[in-house]
Amino acid sequence: MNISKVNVQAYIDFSPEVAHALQAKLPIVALESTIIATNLNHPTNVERALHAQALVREQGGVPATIGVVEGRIKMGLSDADIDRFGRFGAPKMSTRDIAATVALRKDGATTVASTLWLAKQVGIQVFATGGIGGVHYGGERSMDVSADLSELASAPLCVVCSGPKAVLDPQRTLEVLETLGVPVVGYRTDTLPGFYTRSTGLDVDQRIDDLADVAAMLKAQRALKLSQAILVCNPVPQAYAMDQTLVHTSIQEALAQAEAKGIQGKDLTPYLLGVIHELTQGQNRVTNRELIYDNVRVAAQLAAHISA
Ligand code: PSU
Ligand code: MN
Repeated sequence: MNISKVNVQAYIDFSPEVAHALQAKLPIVALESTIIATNLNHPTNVERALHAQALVREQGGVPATIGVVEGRIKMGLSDADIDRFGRFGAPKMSTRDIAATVALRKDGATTVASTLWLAKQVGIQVFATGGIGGVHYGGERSMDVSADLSELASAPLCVVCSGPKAVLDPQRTLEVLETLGVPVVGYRTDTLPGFYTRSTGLDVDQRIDDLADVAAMLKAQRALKLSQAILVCNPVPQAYAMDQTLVHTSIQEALAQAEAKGIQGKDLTPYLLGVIHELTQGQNRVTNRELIYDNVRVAAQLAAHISA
């Protein structure tokens, strides 16, 4: 694509690598920055972000880790930007926070929702993350439904993930995805992955074993002007999957603690993940790391099929 035609360009700084990749139509994989700026300690968060980028390059792709630094949208955070986010943190910036972050010259770490919106603006077609946001337990009363879902409804990209984050209600999340018209693909699986575990036991719409078929699906989606993302669900590698019972009990405990403390809104997801970290003695972070790495690899392979 011709990036000089992007009307949001005045707000965006492209890294040289990403600018070149867009012009030369190389396979690009977008990455979010909330996972760098919240929850993990420095330098682990930075090491993981840099390793995820290295995995994309290993597969012949170009990583674009997205974030906002002092009001400038970075299509490809530099290593120094990534270190800044990892060291000092940055506010979690969903789609509704983008304009304020830019106008007030603040830093913003992109969620799935804002990464999707920004990636769509510049024509990136593949995005890799760990788990998506969705409907929280009790969401039918609290209305706590992540903006990730509405953004998935309006960004025709492939999103490679390991299902909704484990702290969410997978059944209701699937229902909302269905309402929004977002196709849910199981990559080499018949069921929706449970993030820390390989399966929620809930059926996906479509099982696809070959990434060339996912690429064909995206081509059809775009040609037919369907606006939704294709959610490509890749279960955590078997060796790193967590024990179902341990996951279940720690989530119950985390939910009870959040309720007792009245945690809600954008703080809820990071809070729940923090409690689960304590209760599983950090096992969840090893699993989280490995599933992200695997999603990044799959996303880079998929991007290669799409740009072929
Ligand atoms: N990982 C974390 N903390 C987070 C998230 C991921 O350690 O907050 C993010 C992801 O970026 C995801 C977002 O898009 O949580 C969803 O948050 P919410 O439920 O507030 O929409
Ligand atoms: Mn929420």
